[in-house]
Amino acid sequence: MTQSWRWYGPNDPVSLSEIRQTGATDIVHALHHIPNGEIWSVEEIYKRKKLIAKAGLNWSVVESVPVHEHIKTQTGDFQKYIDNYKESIRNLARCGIHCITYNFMPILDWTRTNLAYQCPDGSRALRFERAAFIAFDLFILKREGAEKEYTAEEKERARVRFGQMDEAEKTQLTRTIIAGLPGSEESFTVEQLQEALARYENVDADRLRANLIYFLKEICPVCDEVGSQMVIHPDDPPYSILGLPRILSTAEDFRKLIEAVPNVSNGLCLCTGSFGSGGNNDCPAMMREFGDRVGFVHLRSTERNADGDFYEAYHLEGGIDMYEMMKALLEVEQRRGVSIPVRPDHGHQMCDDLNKKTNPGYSLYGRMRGLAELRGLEMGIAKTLYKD
Ligand code: CS2
Ligand code: MN
Repeated sequence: MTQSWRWYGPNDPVSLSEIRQTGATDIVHALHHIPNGEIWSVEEIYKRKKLIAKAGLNWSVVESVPVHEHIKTQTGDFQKYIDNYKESIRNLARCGIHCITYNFMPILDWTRTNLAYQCPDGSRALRFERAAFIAFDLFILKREGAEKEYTAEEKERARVRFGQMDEAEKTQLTRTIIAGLPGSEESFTVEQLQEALARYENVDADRLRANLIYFLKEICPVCDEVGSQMVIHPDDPPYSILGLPRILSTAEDFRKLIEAVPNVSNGLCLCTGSFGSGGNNDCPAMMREFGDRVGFVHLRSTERNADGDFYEAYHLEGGIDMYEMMKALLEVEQRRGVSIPVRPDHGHQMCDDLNKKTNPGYSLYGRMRGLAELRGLEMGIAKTLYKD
């Protein structure tokens, strides 16, 4: 695997020189200062590329070039945004960057209810608690029709949970869900979220999938021409939330996508944390099935309970069989004769991270522990599998 690390730019509390000492060689990065929908110019890309190279690192993966909401709903200026997207792909290729991550989640990117869940060892992890999320939906957002989407038992649990919250906890929960986690392209107030949800009234899963296929049919030929690949990041968590359609939650979802758009550039960012948190995906099997199209991997594990709550576990713990996952990855790399960029996707806030302001999930020590464990696992498997 090519050991990579997500860096948010000059304002990231984790510096490039620290990243270099984690052992990562490659940087996963985006030009967050460019407004969603605008073209990434060669000048801007190149400036960043040079800054990263000066630290002895290589910017090889983009995460993400954001997909404008109008492209997802096919409204307004969506065609212009698609044309801009094509130009950004071309410009990135001109600067030697050929792997582009994106997601097609409506409105909200990844979603959690607690960013500082206390673990028994004193570290902190990100958590999704279903009862708290449903309480937000029913009693804070007060989304129309929401009560029809939950069972009586779930609603009762949410009611009790909401009753236990004081004002500070309600504000915190709201902020955690809608203020935008690192990498998210938008943030909202409750009113703005209500308006955004209204724009999806006529967009069901079939419509959203058709819009994604339209987008891919437009951009994949450009990628093929310049030797680039689009890798879609799965939905997190991998099911519909707030009544919004989500269409990249299972292996079957990705099969549908490659059937409709067979271009080699139509690729997958296999995020074991996102796929794994639904409890119904076999990530090593997905690695084996889609190996030819996996251009980027996020390794992370979640510990899930029967209620559907989960927290982000250490990389070698939780529900993902990381040994099997790594073995599948190495087999694919061996077969294809390539090294796939992999990043430790999130880590605990631990050790000195606890004394600092860190981007939730994107701590230094937590991710460094993750990367160190993963690289040890890789070496152990590689030396056993390929002794000569
Ligand atoms: C998240 C997202 O799970 C994750 O990797 O950190 O920010 C994710 O990177 C984006 O959804 C990808 O477009
Ligand atoms: Mn991920």
